[in-house]
Amino acid sequence: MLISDTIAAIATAVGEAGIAVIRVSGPDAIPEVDRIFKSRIKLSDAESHTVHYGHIINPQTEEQVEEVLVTVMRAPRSFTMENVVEVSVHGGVISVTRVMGILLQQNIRLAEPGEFTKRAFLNGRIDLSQAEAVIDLIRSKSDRAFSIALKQVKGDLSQQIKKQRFTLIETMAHIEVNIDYPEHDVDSLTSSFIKDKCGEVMEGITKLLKTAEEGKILREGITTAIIGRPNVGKSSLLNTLAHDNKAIVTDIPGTTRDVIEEFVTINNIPLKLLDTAGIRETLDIVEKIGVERSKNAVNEADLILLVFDASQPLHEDELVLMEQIRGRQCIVIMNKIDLPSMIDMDVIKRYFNEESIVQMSVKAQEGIDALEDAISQLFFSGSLESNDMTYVSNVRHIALLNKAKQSLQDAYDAADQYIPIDMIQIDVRLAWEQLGEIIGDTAGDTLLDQIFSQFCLGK
Ligand SMILES: Nc1nc2c(ncn2[C@@H]2O[C@H](COP(=O)(O)OP(=O)(O)OP(=O)(O)O)[C@@H](O)[C@H]2O)c(=O)[nH]1
Ligand SMILES: [Mg+2]
Repeated sequence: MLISDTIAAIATAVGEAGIAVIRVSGPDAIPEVDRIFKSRIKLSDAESHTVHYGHIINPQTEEQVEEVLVTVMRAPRSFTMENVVEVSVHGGVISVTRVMGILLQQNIRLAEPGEFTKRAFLNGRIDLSQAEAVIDLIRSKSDRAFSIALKQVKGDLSQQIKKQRFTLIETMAHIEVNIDYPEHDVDSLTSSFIKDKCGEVMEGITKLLKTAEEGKILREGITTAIIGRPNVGKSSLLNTLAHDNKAIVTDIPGTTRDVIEEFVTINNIPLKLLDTAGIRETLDIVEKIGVERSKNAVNEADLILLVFDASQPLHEDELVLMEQIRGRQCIVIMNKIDLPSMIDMDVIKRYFNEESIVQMSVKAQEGIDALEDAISQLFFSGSLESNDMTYVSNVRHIALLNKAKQSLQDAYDAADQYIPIDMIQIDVRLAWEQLGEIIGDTAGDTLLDQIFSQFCLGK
C-alpha cells in the first residue's frame, strides 16, 4: 500500500510536564518540518537518528514560536518505517498547541488515533497481533501484564501462529496433490497424515488457549469480591488494601449500599476488588438492591474474600453464605481479633481448611501480610515468574483460536470418515485463514479500522 501523506500528533500526555513530544511521520516529514525549523543545520542534511537544537518559527512572520530539540529518523529505520521527525517542546498546553498549529499549516494533517501504529502495520514492520499488543502495553496495569504485552510486541505470539500455519500449508499441499490426481482415492495413508497434522496444530492451539485464562487475569485483574454480613469490616479492608479511603466506613450496619470497585496490585498480582453491601435480610429498599448486587458480585468473582466479625457469634445468614460459596476459590478472614473472640471456629473449619483462614484486625493493621501471602499462594504459587510462555490475552485472538480449533476438528473427523478430500481441504484452509486473521494476514479493512480506533491519539 502506498501512503503519500504526512501526519502529526502529540505523542505525550497533555498537561504540565518537563517536555512534550510531537511526532511527525510520512514521506515529507523532513522537508515539511525543515520549513519551520531554524537551526545551524538543515534537517534535510541531517543524518538519521540525530538530534538538533533550534527554534520553531512562524514561516509567515519569521517570529520564533518555541525553542525545541528535533530528532530525525529516516525511513525505514523508524517505528512507522517512514521518515519520522520528533519535535520535543516545553511541556504545557500552550507550547504544544502553538507548535502543532504551525505544523498543521504545512502540508501535514492531524493523525487519527492509532495511525502511527497502523502505518507500522501497513508498512510491514509489525503484524496485527503485535500492533494490538502495543495497546495492551499502554494499558497494562502491572509489571507482569506489561512483560506479557512486550513479548507480544516483539512477536512471540506471531511466531507461534506462523509455525502452526506452516504446518497447515504443508497439509494443504499434500491434499492438493491428491485432488490433482483424482485417481488417487483418499487412502488410509493420506487420512492418517491429515489427522496427524490437524492433531498437531490443535494441540498447539490448545496450549495457547490455556494461557488465555492466566493472561486475562494479568491484564484485567482477578475479580475479587469482599463479602460478609453487615459491619464485619469489609469496607475497612478495601480501604486498607487500596491505601485509600475509597469506601465509607461507619459503625452502622448497612453502610455500603452499592458495589465499590478498586484496582489494586498485591505482590505484583492485579486485583479488581469489589466491596459489597453486607448480606442480610432487609426491608430497606435501597439496601435490598445492594444485597442483590452483592450476590451478583459473588457470582462473577474469581476470588472471594469472606469476612467475619470474630467478636460476634456466627449468624444464621453466614451459614447460608458459606453453603452458597462451597467449592469456590475463597479466603476466609476472621476480622476484629483485637476484640475478645466470640465466634465458633469449629463450625467454620467444617467449611474451609485451615490454610485458607486468615486471622486479622484491620483496625490494628494485623494480618494484612498474611492475607496478601494467601492471595499470591492461591494464584501463582511462585510458578509464573520463571515461566516464559507466550500468553494469549486478547479476546479477538482467543475467539479466532477457538474457531480454528473447531475447523481442524471438523477436518480431523472428516478424514477419519474418509469424506471426499476436497471437503477436508475446505476446513483446513479455513483454519489457516482464521489463524491468519490473528496476525492480520487475512484481515479486512473494517477489522483494521476497528482495531486501530482503540488507540490513543499520537500512538
Ligand atoms: N475493633 C475493630 N473494629 C473494626 C475492625 N475493622 C473494622 N472495624 C469497625 O467496624 C465497623 C464497620 O466497618 P465497615 O468497614 O464499615 O464494615 P462493612 O463490613 O463495610 O459494613 P457494611 O458496609 O455495613 O456492610 C467500623 O466502625 C469499623 O471501624 C477491626 O479489625 N477491629
Ligand atoms: Mg461497607
